[in-house]
Amino acid sequence: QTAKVAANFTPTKADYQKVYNRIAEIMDDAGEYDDGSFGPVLLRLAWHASGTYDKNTGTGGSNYATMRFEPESLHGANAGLVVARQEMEKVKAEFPWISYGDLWTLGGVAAVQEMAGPRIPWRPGRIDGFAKDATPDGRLPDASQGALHIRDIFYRMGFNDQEIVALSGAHALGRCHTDRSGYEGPWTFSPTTFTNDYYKLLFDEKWVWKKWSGPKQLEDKKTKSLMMLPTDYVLTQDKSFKKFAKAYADDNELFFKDFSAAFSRLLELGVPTGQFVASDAWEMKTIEEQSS
Ligand code: CCH
Repeated sequence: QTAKVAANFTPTKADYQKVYNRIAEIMDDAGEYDDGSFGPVLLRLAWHASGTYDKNTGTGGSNYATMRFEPESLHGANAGLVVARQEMEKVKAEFPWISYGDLWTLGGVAAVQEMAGPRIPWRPGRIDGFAKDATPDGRLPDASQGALHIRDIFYRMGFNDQEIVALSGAHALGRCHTDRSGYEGPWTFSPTTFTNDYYKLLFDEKWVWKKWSGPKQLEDKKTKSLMMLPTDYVLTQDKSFKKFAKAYADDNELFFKDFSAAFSRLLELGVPTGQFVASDAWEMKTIEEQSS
């Protein structure tokens, strides 16, 4: 873990683009894993590394990448993220100069952009912290709860209702795993393509409680192949959340714009401004853009 980094090496934007490109490659090299991509789980790692932020104490967030340490790595909410952290170790071995916080958040950026989502402005500057910087359990949302809990958790990070709903649209991607969260199944029919389908499906499908021995979750009545968590369904039940969810269901461009802004901000939570290398966040290029 103690790779040697040349003391006089100052990485440029081009160096970070190389890291991005390598992440994009590894993401696709997933074989039979899930839907053939590590993208969704890398995105979840970036989110859980950042979403521990508490604006009142200034603790948590992406700065120190404390999920490397126990007990944070073992917190229930982080079950399964070891897969993502291991993939990222491959990148770290090739680019030992990057901090874990920068690496993991750049992973979230690459995941969204390579899965056809919006550009996510990003900049480096996070530093590796220590086990003592880790946050207590319970800072990430509990899927079995309601609107009050979601607001408690996201307001603590400094987000408002609109941003909560925009960020939740990430559930267009990936799936739940019984051996991780206990829940099962994907939210959309295209779990490796970033779309506003999550909102559309929330309103267009009839959602009923799944009859099974697992935790309370909803399934679409028609195909029984999709799922919603209680916290997802709340976005259609709470008046304020519903207004934004409806707007994103009707307008993909608006969703992309608002997701980009909120996610970019999420990835910077807990990082002192002075630590950032650039005053304005960068837009990293997609693989497709670089090949044309
Ligand atoms: Fe999430 N999420 N999330 N989520 N999440 C799960 C999976 C993903 C909640 C609960 C769960 C966000 C908000 C919330 C992703 C991104 C985001 C799972 C299944 C649960 C449970 C885990 C498993 O079993 O593997 C709750 C509750 C909230 C808010 O209230 C936000 C915000 C984001 C990102 C911006 C992604 C991506 C996944 C899929 C992971 C995978 O492995 O496929």
